[in-house]
Amino acid sequence: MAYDLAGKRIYVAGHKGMVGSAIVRRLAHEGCEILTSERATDLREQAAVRSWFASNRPDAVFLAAAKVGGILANDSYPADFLYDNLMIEANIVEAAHANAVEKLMFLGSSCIYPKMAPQPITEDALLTGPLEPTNEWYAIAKIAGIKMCQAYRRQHGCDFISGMPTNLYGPGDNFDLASSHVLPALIRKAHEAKLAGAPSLEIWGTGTPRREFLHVDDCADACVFLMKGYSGESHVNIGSGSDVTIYELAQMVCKAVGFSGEIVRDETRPDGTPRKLMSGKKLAEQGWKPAIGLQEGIAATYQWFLDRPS
Ligand code: GFB
Repeated sequence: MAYDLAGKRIYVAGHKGMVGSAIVRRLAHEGCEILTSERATDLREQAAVRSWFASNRPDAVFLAAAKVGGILANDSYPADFLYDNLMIEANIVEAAHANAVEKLMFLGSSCIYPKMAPQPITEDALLTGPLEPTNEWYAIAKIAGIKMCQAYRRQHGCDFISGMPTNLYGPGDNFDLASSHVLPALIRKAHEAKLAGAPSLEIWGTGTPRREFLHVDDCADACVFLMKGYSGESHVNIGSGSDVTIYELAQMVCKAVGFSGEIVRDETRPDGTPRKLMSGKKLAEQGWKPAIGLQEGIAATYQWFLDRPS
């Protein structure tokens, strides 16, 4: 049954992040009231979350608040990635139940799947094998989030669902080289190499890992689509349906930025998962498809990087 967002009070947890802010932009077309919580409400603190829900009484929740980062940040701060994400999820899901929230959508990540999962990865590959070590802490927290939604659905009848986006990029991304994902890192590196007239740009690892990239505005559209039309216990993959090698990605970024130097590999850096292309069949069968191609999305993100507030 369709869940109409018009006239509803919708809480976007994590509205300052790349995904949360894209969901806020997308919700502007739904005729709903958008609720947000400010930084002063520490979502890792149960009392703060309980108090926010009791005062604001949302009808529905997008759980897009999370501690996120690229391969280096995940590998360097395992405790933060595990603790922060577990606490945020547990506090929000429990408070949503306690305050009779009608619908909640939890956002995970494609790193929940086993490192060697058959490709393209279908939803039922969850918990069928060992995780990728560089991000297993984050993955465990995100798997717990899926299970929270399933458990509250089973025990309390809550209409809580989960979406698993692939590697996302777009406006609002993090361009800090120590903590960012690969795509914004390469945009920054190519831009700075162009300005410096450098002969080359460095990529981490062998350049052979394959990744699937989705523009965050497509992801936000899929989230709203699922919130309105999906009520199952299984999580749903949200992807673009195709992947590229990191070397190919670097070439695409260099083209968008206008940097024509050499691409060199730093093989002392980790590759991470060799491939994580998800199957988008479950979402496609419901009638959703992405709209923004990768080369076009990179060009738009580079423009956002140039125009971004400092
Ligand atoms: O995007 P990324 O940091 O994370 O790295 P993951 C993807 C691939 O790009 C890896 C390579 O093989 C990196 O070694 N890479 C090349 C670079 N150059 C760079 C660079 O300059 N910066 C970065 N960051 N990578 C993350 C997980 O995994 O994906 C999270 O750690 C989450 O848990 C997220 O799931 C979506 O795709 O490997």
